[in-house]
Amino acid sequence: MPVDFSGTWNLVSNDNFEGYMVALGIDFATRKVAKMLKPQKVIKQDGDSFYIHTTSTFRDYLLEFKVGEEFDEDTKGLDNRKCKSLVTWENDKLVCVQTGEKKNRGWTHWLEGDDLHLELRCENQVCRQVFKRA
Ligand code: ECB
Repeated sequence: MPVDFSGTWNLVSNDNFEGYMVALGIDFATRKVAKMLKPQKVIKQDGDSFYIHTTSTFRDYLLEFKVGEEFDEDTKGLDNRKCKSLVTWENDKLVCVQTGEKKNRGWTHWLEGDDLHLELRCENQVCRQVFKRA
């Protein structure tokens, strides 16, 4: 059975989100609000087609992509940058490389037990998020 990330997921832990936001150049006031949030992710997966909607009381972010097809990403409402993004499978992990102004930018999703993990990378910072099914 191939891995299926579909579902509604609630954030339960968020390690070094501050460092990740600093690396992205997010201002102090926005960071103070953002780090209090408990975002929810709604993921719809149809084979290699993904819809990932991250929602919160402050900002929302929608990403739709097909694994293996590079796309233009505009991180509107986050750090408001444009990058070329490519998501690939590395075994059962979903790995995104976001090529643009920021070095070493990307993220990885995987399932571990009943949990959804997300590692967010930018420059020398790594944020680790864990989600549980709603
Ligand atoms: C959308 C909820 C978070 C809103 C935070 C608001 C301001 C902070 C600005 C920038 C911080 C950078 C990223 C926020 C962290 C998570 C949002 C989605 C990260 C992401 O790209 O997730 C991927 C993988 O699930 C799908 O887009």
